[in-house]
Amino acid sequence: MRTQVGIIGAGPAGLVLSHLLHRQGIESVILESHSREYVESRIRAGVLEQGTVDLLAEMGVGERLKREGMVHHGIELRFGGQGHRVDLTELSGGKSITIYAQHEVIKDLIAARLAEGAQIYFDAEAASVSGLEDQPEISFVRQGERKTLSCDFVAGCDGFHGVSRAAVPELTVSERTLSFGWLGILAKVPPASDELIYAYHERGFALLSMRSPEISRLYLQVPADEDIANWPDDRIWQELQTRLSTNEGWKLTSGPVLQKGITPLRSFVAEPMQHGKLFLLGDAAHIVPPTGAKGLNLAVADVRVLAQALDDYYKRSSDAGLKSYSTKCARRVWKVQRFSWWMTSLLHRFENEDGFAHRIHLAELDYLTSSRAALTTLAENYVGLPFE
Ligand code: RFL
Ligand code: PHB
Repeated sequence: MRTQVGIIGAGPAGLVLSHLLHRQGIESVILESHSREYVESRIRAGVLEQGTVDLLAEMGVGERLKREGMVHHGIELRFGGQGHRVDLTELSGGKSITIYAQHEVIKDLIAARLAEGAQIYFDAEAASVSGLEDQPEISFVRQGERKTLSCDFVAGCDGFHGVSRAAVPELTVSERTLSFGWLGILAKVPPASDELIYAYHERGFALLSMRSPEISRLYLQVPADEDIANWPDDRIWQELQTRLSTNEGWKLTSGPVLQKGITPLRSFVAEPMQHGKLFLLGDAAHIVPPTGAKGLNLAVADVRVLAQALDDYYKRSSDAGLKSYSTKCARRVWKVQRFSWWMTSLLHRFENEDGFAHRIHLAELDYLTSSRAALTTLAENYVGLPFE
């Protein structure tokens, strides 16, 4: 097997890259370790930045997203028993976010690529990459058989637990592991608010989000090593109600829980994001805590940079873009790390925090919600920083 760009992983990064390359007349093959059904039903992100939505529409995969996605112009910050609306659109000069589940994006991308005759191999697990200085090869296993894909370049889009990052020698890892995680539920109940609510409470963070007018998505900060068995549905709803409550007696509507799980939170950056003819994209190179809703969007931002660099290489014989790939991506990666870290620190209770720390959280939120300058900073990051 041979192709121009061998892509490991059919997550948002791998699939968007394959689309952009196809539009540029560059051939690719995707190897994905899981089945199509699995990747199309894996519940993850829900918030798309304006720039991500625009790119998907430009690529011709925005039709269902336009129809079913929920465009939001604001979010609410809730603390001290009061809600404060942040008018994202007004503060960002007209931008918005769209709520559309990550697995729906994946379904749309896979359907569109297969309709164009793309080669996506599911149940094909990459075991290793080699020849990165000269003639790259990806060794993978499919239906019990070991095979090799030869390519000009390898795109490591295989997420945090993939194999490609290990192929970069002299990797510098910068990371923070957090002592808490998010307990997330998907519930069959109309969202109790039209917009997302990020709540800071003495007992910890809570988030009300949604997937559709009928399905709510809610999160609670819990200790990182928490056992989900300690959280029967009733306890989850009660805790959400407590953390989201207001002085006016706001009521959360509960309903059947369709799915629940605990995700650990971490901040992680591996650099350089390239070695020879291997490039790392998305979660393979970096993880942000989910408070800023940035993971998927940041993965797509890396893809833009690599697709442009590969276009310059094939059409204009220039490798300048490929050489500066990691440096170029790192600027946005670190700005987004900063924002995600700030949102996380602002809204969560950290270990050993005392009464002083609690008052600092409240004062920072009070300052933020009463300063147009501070709110503008939040809004421009939340809707997505501009591209160079
Ligand atoms: P992905 O989505 O992890 O895709 C990687 C793909 O590679 C496959 N793979 C392999 N394939 C072949 N051979 C191997 N050896 C392989 N090893 C792995 C995997 O099966 C998979 O299909 O990475 P990508 O494309 O970089 O995309 C990143 C995003 O998925 C991720 O940043 C977000 O989902 C993060 N995230 C969120 N981001 C947001 O923007 N907003 C959110 O609200 C949000 N919520 C979340 C999240 C991530 C979560 N988890 C569990 C990681 C909620 C959760 C629970
Ligand atoms: C989600 O809907 O899953 C979601 C929304 C906002 C976040 C994180 C996750 O910050």
